[in-house]
Order: sequence, then structure tokens, then C-alpha cells
Amino acid sequence: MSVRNTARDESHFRNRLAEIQVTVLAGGVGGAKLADGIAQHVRPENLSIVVNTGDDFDHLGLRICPDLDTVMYLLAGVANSETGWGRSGESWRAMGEVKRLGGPDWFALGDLDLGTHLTRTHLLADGLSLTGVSHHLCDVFGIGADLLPMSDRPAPTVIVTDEGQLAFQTWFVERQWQPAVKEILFPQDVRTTTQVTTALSKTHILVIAPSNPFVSIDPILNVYPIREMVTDLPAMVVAVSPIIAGKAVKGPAAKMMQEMGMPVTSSAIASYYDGLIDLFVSDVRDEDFPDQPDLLTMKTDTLMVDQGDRSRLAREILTFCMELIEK
Ligand code: FO1
Repeated sequence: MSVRNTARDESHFRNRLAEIQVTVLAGGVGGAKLADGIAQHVRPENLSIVVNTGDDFDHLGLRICPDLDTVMYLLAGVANSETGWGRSGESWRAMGEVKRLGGPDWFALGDLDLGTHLTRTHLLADGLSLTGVSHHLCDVFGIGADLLPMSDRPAPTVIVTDEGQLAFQTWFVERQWQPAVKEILFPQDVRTTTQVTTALSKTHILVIAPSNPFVSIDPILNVYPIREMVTDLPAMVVAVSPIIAGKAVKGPAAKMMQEMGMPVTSSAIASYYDGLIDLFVSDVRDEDFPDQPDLLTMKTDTLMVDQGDRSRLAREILTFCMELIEK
């Protein structure tokens, strides 16, 4: 393709994208990565990211919001790329002293990360909503996209295991997600925010990120009336599989699928989202799966190792969705 064509295609892509509102439903690392890829193409004022807060908990007297921070740090370019959570260039002096003094050190809080938790806890105590805190922190980090907690009310996810009920972080971190999952409990009658319903009602493309469907996406859909809105939206709803060739890229999704009696395949994820999505994106490493009548499918390389991957995958998905919208 000639340079001139590429330039023309590029400006055509950007002009069409300029009118498109995109909302991403995101949880942990996989969600943050695709949100970051989309943020490379979509103007900040056209991008809303609705984030799972089911992992949130109070620890050492601080309100910890892991998925909000994972997305925020990645979009701000300060995320720890090895762990996927916390800050890059972190130091551990406060946590080391907590350990020496006999405090709980099972949940590793770096010094920079503690700055976020201390400030968020202070602002919440001052009466700011979790959405207000998110907007304040994103302003400081220079993030233009609208980073929205799924609710301003706590909505803690509880994991029912073969050892009984465990709070999410106890199961995920303290027990390293080893206790077998029998069921996942979400609080009922938690409502979302006007900021989320506004973002959803004006969105043209809704992306369900390659996050864990059970503990990152379901908690968001469980918050009223998000599932109902996603089901009824005129928007193009696209989900990206978190499973590649029978494995989860990161975290417990594959193990949970086995424990809950699901085949560990992308098509099982597509079926899980049945009725919610118009388009399903799976990985070229995956087996082909039977076409579902009212579901469009797209195969590409969904493995996001670096920002180039994230940007390429996001561009492919946005291009595919815009072509469908314009039909
Ligand atoms: N995950 C761990 O496996 N071990 C940790 O010590 C840990 C600390 C931590 C601190 C701040 C934060 O925002 C996230 C942290 N995570 C840790 C990840 C956290 O458990 C998230 O809930 C998961 O990433 C799932 O989304």
C-alpha cells in the first residue's frame, strides 16, 4: 500500500472514529490493557471505562480499589508491567515496617501505591463519591478518558469455595485463588451511577474487555441496570475472549471454568455472553467454533504483550465495529 493511501486511510479512520462514543467494561489486567489500547485511538472525551469494584476492600484502614487503580496506572503509563497491578519503580519501606511491626503484609502495598489509597480514603471520608475520587485522581494522573466505578456503593464479590465463603482478596491473594470455586455471590440491589448510565446510553460501541467473565465482568453486569441496558442498547456490543487456546492469559478464569463445569474454550465464553453481544473476538490460536446464528465472530491475535499489541488489537476491533455500524 502506498504511503499516500495509508495516510488517507489513517485520516479516514480517525475522522470516522471522531463521532464514535466507546464504553469499555473492564476488570483487572486484561481489561486495563485493552482499555489502554483503545485510548490510543479514541479521543479521551469519547471514551468511558466502567470498572469492576467487586474486588474492593478495606485493609489497614484504607479503601483499596484494585481494578480502578490497575486501569488508572496503565493509562497513566505508571503501571508495574511485571505484576499488572501497583506502580512501576515502587519501593516497599512502609510495608516492610508494617511487617517488622507485626502488621498484615499478605497484601503488598508499595509506597507510591499507598499514596493513592491514603488520598482516596481521605477524600471518601471528606464526602467525595468514589466516582468523584476517580475523576480527581485521573485529573492528577493526566487521564482524559472517563474512568467510572461501576457503582458509588460498595458491591463486594464473595467467593463460595469448597472451604466455605471467602472475601474476594482473601481468596485471590491470601489463598492465591487455590480453593475450588463453587459459586460467586454478588450483593443484590446495588445501583450504578448516573455517570455510567449516561455513558452507556450515548455509546456506539460497547467493549466487554478480555477480563475474567465471572469476577470482573459479571460484577459490573450485576449492578442495576447495567445488564438490562447492555441487553437493550442499540450500540454494537463486542466481547473479547480472555481464553486463548484453552488457557487464561493471566489469573484464575480457566481454573474457575473447570471448577464450574464449563469447557475451557473461547466458544464457552461466547455462549456465556449469549444474548448480550453482537460480535465475539477470539484468538487465531483457538480452534474454530460453530457459527452462532446471531453472533458475528472475528479472529485475530488477541495476545497483548506490549502497548503496540494493545493498540493494534484495539484498532482492529474498532475498525471492524465501525464497518458493521456503517452497514
Ligand atoms: N495481587 C496479588 O496477587 N498479590 C498482592 O500482594 C497484590 C497486591 C495489590 C495491591 C494493590 C492493588 O491495586 C492490587 C494488588 N493485587 C495483588 C491485585 C489484586 O488482588 C486485584 O484484585 C487482582 O489483580 C484482580 O483484579
